[in-house]
Amino acid sequence: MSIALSLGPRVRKSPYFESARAAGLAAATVYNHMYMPTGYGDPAAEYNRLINGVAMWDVAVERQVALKGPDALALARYLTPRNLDGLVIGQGKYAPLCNFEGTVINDPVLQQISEDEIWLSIADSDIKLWAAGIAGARGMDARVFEPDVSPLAIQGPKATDVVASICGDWVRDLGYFAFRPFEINGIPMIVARSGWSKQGGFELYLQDGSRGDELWAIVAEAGKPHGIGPGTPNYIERVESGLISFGADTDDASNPFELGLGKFIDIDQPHDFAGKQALMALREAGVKRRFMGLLIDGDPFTGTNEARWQLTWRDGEYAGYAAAVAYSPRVGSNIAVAMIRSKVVDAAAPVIVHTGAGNLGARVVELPII
Ligand code: THG
Repeated sequence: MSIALSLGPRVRKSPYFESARAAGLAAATVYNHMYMPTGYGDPAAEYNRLINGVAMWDVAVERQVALKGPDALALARYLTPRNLDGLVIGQGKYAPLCNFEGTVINDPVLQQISEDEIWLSIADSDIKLWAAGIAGARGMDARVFEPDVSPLAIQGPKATDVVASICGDWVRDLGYFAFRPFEINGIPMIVARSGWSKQGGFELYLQDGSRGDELWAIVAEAGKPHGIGPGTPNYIERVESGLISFGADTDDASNPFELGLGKFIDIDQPHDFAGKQALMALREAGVKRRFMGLLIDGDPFTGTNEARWQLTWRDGEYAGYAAAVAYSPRVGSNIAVAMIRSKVVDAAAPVIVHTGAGNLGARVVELPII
């Protein structure tokens, strides 16, 4: 079931908002205090474009938190358990952030933009406040602010051809999370190979919010020969690929080890960072639950869900929660990402999904499902 979204001045609009509306925007949510498109009314077409063609997504909600000044790197190091040794201008890193309890509070992509400026491209939580608080309390010489930057994602197997036709063939050689500044018709941007799907693609980080509709039009025109169409961060594909949606999959106690983010952090590095002591204790204790996939029985789910559906196992004992469920055309089954108690995972036991419209059996599988 859906309800109407009230538009008002308290929630911000993306520089692409009017273009998205003109392209048939049908649904939106709120993310980082901004409207975020979630659908254009034809989920099957949007999924097919992403898997087989190319789609353009207004992801201006991926706001940048800039750390600027002589202590920008020191502040970034304190904010993330990721080891930032070897960070260079032009190569981004996925850098989860934790609080002092070792709980994940965001999972940004981190980019060093210049000698004294680092951006955190954040998921949905108020990291500007957190980072400014830490910088102030630690007496660091770094200003924390949100620059005028609004990513437009181009995703899918044909995304490279579209972006190459706009920017040039050099984009074909760009490595994952690598980026370069670029200008078209005087519109400033940073072009990165990135995006919240595993279908490949780029993000154009527009650096002038007054020119969103112009950039949208350029991409739509360049994409025409490749069948480009509008889309949004894709619910089905992200479940298939096991990409974390901060806030949807996480709760007030989710730690990086449970989420499978252990490979992106280094708690033995010499630098101190928020949550270091807590993460050492959590590693010692071992994970009590794990971020996993589910294959769920029953007729194909339709539409979106308001899940966090509870999971039980033998004798009705609590087993965890499903965070996002979808019918996957490629798997040919209902699937989910879920946080599941380790003892259930270790037992390789089936679980029961409490959907609200009845119970369904499910099998626990590793992520990614595809
Ligand atoms: N684009 C931009 N900013 C963002 C997101 C984005 N900020 C918030 C959120 N999305 C960041 N979260 C992720 C999570 C996973 C990935 C990208 C962004 C991702 N992960 C790969 C994986 O898990 O396999 C690879 C990670 C790696 O090897 O470093 O792609 O979408 N601008």
